Amino acid sequence: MNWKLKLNLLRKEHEELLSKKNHTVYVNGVYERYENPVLTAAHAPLEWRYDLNPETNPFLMERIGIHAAFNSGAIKWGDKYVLVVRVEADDRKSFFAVAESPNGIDNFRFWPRPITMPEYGEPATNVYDMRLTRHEDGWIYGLFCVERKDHDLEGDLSAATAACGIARTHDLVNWERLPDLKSRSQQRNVCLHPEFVDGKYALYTRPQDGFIDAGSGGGIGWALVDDITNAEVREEKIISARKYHTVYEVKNGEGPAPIKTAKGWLHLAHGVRGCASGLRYVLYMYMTALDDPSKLIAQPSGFFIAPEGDELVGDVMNVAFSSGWIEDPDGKVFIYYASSDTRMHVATSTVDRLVDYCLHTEPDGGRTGLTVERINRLIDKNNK
Ligand code: M1P
Repeated sequence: MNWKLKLNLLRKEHEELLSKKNHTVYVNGVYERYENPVLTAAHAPLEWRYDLNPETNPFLMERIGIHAAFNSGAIKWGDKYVLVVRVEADDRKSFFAVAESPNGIDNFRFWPRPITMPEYGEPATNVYDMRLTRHEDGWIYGLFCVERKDHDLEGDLSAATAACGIARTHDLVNWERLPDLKSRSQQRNVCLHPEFVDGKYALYTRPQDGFIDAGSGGGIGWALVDDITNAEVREEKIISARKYHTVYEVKNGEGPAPIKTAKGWLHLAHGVRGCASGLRYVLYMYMTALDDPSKLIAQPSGFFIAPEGDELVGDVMNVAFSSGWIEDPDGKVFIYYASSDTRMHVATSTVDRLVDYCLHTEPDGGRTGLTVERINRLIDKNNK
């Protein structure tokens, strides 16, 4: 096939993927799941991957491989649904790129260029998992993980450190990079609360002993910070704790910035447990008090979303992870989650349904006997 025909075919197949319609396939009353992922590596523009000059690329080879698009921050942008996506190239390096959709469930298209994120201090080896917060101070903040080589362990090629990078923007294109969060422990999965609390910036943190291990880090933390341009965690209290024999036994981490409702703040988080096949990542929800976002008022038992079917397979198996959701003015909620560190999906619900789920699902009883009791109570009620 001649070069021009090959390119036309490539463009046609790419456009077919981008314009593919999405449909609801699964409904459990709490949320709807959709047939297709909303974003994959194959959505990356051809211009990012191919040299489109027949002279310098006579075989029309892909010159830069992109292999994953996942763990996205999310924000409503005018009437568009926008994701700030963790895109990962074949060289294992991830970067951020913006993609938008007219309806939130399909037709996501990347903006022409990835984000050029300014560096702070030692240039990052890797950046990922941005949580976006439209803060009442007028800025849009992006908090993300910054990975660097651990220079104290030069002999260990895998030794790395995780810190929270902080940047802010008004247009999602030009970012002002602020100093990384100072903290006694390493930090990943940090998210900024959208409002001032006692006149301070408030952070959901995830203290951890090492790059991978949460270790003695007790769960999702909460810290108040005087100055976001020089942010430092001084005191940290745990608000959603890890617990034995739960879906967040090994680790957990805040997802997107919480949604404010009349009955409290709605939170989406991920929980991790160990099993024979490795770590299993699922999503769970909890709520905190309106007048004190650090006070837990409800935490349903078990998982909210777990990877299913094709979602179980990917670069890192058995992972559901979320760092972005969008609330529409009519109360509809678009929950963006990634499966197996590979692609993005959407689930839809409403604020009312999510609040009902949180307030009327019993918390983890801690032992099998209470689970059976709970089922029997429900059967009795249904038999009345
Ligand atoms: O591979 C699963 C996830 O692992 C990390 O999450 P956590 O810090 O909670 O273990 C992150 O690297 C995340 O990006 C990834 O999806």
